[in-house]
Amino acid sequence: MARITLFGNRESGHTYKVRMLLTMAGIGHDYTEINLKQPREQRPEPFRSLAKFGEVPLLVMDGQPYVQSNAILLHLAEHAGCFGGESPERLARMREWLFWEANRIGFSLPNFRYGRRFVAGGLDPAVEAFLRARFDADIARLEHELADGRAFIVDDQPTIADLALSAYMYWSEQALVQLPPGVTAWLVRIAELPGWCHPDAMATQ
Ligand SMILES: N[C@@H](CCC(=O)N[C@@H](CS)C(=O)NCC(=O)O)C(=O)O
Repeated sequence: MARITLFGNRESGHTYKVRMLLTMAGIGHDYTEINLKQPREQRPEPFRSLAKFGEVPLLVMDGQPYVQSNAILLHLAEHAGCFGGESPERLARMREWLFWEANRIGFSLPNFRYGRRFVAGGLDPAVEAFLRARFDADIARLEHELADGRAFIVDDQPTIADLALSAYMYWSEQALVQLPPGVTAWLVRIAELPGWCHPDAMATQ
């Protein structure tokens, strides 16, 4: 069995999506909380040396570091052969959504939430308007995609694409955004899967 440690932060949806996969797929691991208020050069080892871009999440598997949340998800799904990692066809469909997520909803929503939750005085209005327009377009795209009645984003079974796309949406009230009905119903289906846990309920150790 592989020895796995995840380094993350409880306010990070990028960490949360990886934690969800580890938990829901029953992949044994240790978790280490990284204090992101600490300057990067003061963060503890081995995180400082192994996190190539200085960010959470960092996954260390049998001594090998893996960074970038969606790359970590792909690595784990292929390793465990689950959540879309079962076949090249599902992997291909999932990969498309993961790349879309990183550039679209995984950019607009986390930054929108960050501005509203963590930036004193809020974001510059022009930045806020830019992110708002992007978020509105991204959420409309997802709502349209789910309108054909399939249960999850690739097909009727959950994949890591669902975990990646949905992660920050469980904090939508912190971003002060409304989610449309199709997306809301899909979030409920994900939350009903065995092992799922809300990001605020995740332990820090
Ligand atoms: N593209 C990266 C984004 C990761 C990211 O933005 N991490 C943030 C927390 S959500 C972070 O570590 N920020 C602290 C810092 O940059 O020092 C991924 O998907 O893993």
